Amino acid sequence: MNKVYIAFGSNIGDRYEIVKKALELIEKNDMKIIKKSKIYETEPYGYLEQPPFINGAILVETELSCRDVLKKLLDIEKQLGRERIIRWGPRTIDLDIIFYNNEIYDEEDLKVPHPDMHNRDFVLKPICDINPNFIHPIFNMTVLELYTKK
Ligand code: A4P
Ligand code: MG
Repeated sequence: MNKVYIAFGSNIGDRYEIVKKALELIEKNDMKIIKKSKIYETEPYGYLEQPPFINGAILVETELSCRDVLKKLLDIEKQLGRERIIRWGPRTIDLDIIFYNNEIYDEEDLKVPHPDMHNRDFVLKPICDINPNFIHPIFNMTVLELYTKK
């Protein structure tokens, strides 16, 4: 079984309801949720002129390949009506693969570990809730170290 850390964020509409639906769809798409972080309300990062987010993360077990996980997540984002208008801008739901086992992917449309995760407290904190000792396969540091070194 593959272990995949997925981060989620939402800042439009009924954010908690949308996250709940996203997690239900993830379970219906052959990913079993093993652990869930707390959910945090966070100030926007990057593009600042937008409403606050809620953010969190889950750990899932799945037989799916990393690319198939990406496909399913993009499909779920679409189903929940995400429109991509502004880079780093508002979204009903954003689902990012943070880690896939300890594997590294560096393709045009698939970068894992997520290339900016170590700069984002709204990703690091939830992953610390789930597994603070997980080792980032490129930096060789735990997520707790990445979170506290900043
Ligand atoms: N893609 C490549 N690697 C991955 C991966 N590991 N996981 C590709 C998921 N997708 C990956 O994604 C565009 C493409 O990235 C996908 O089609 C996939 O092939 P996107 O989410 O639509 O990207 P985007 O929103 O246009 O821009 P970007 O830079 O990816 O946005 P981010 O990084 O997702 O950041 N502030 C707070 N407080 N909380 C947030 O959650 N989120 C963002 C968005 C900005 N500020 C935020 C938050
Ligand atoms: Mg994304």
